[in-house]
Amino acid sequence: MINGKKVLFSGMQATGNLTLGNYLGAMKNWVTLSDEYECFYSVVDMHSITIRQDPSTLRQRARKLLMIYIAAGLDPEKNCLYYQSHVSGHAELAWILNCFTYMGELNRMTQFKDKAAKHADNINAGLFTYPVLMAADILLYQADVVPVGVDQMQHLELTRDIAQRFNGIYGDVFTIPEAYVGKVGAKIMSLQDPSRKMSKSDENPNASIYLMDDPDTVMRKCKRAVTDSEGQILYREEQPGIHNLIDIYSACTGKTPEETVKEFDKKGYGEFKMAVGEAVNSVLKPLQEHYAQLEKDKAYIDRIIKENAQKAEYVATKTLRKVQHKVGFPDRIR
Ligand code: ATP
Ligand code: LTN
Repeated sequence: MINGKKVLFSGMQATGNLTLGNYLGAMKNWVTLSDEYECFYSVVDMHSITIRQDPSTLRQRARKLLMIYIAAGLDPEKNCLYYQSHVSGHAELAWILNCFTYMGELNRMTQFKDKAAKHADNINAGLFTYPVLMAADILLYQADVVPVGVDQMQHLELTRDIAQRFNGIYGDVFTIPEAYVGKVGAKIMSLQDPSRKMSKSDENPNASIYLMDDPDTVMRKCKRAVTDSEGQILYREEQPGIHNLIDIYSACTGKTPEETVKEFDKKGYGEFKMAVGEAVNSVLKPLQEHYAQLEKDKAYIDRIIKENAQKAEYVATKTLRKVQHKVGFPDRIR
């Protein structure tokens, strides 16, 4: 508990351009939950270097991502928006937790297997222990809830296992976090291959809608989305392309998939795709406008970065000192 509220932690990597999947699967829920919880939203730049990055591009993207957090509706005076690399406790706790995580557990992580296959020339130890750093992020802030898309559930289960193991040995040190996965939009699929998730690292730009896409581009991508020859708008697994478009439309309009199916009963795919494009554009427009304003105010963003890092550091250090004492590190002499 902080200020009488339960704690929420989540983060996103500053790799690539953010997609509609990132927004609908994670960020939209962040905004909804932000009043109820004491929130920490991190730009997890330390996770990003598990894949080779160009330094100046990473720096630019990290700043952009922080501005997108604000543009999406997170008030930086109320929510702690900060860079992971500005709080050294993440790395320090990750090291300790590495010593409480088994190789066998990490070997089972599907994201590791996917990323290792994709980057076969650079299967580094950081990529392997990535979930431990993620556990450290969450546990440092004693988070009660972690809103993520379904693809992150396995990492969250591991975080809970590590925390329970640690508590089992040393007493109640960590809060055991719960995942929060939204009802619609938890897994938005690629527009070109609805069997794969929409991903910011997809090489095909038509597969993903980016948060900064202009309205015409959004419309074009929706019109080109891969569907089927059934000709009926039904919410069922046999029609993965249409299923995905129903999810997108529903998440953007706040309707349930059933309401969407009813609304487009007997209508054609062309008309439906146009409506999806319009719904997406109505979500992206205010975000893009707010972002354009923020870009003009460098001093404001700099102040947010500085103040929020201090706030995060304060909370993180409290947990870290407790953990260091528990495992037997000598206390600091003041
Ligand atoms: P990459 O493709 O580089 O692995 P990513 O697009 O999966 O990146 P992350 O930074 O790993 O993005 O994810 C940020 C958040 O967005 C996570 O909570 C994740 O669950 C969510 N998310 C990512 N892609 C989707 C998607 N297609 N549908 C729903 N949620 C998603
Ligand atoms: N692994 C996550 C990003 C991430 C995260 C976190 C999410 C890093 N640390 C802590 C929630 C809580 C991803 O790839 N989407």
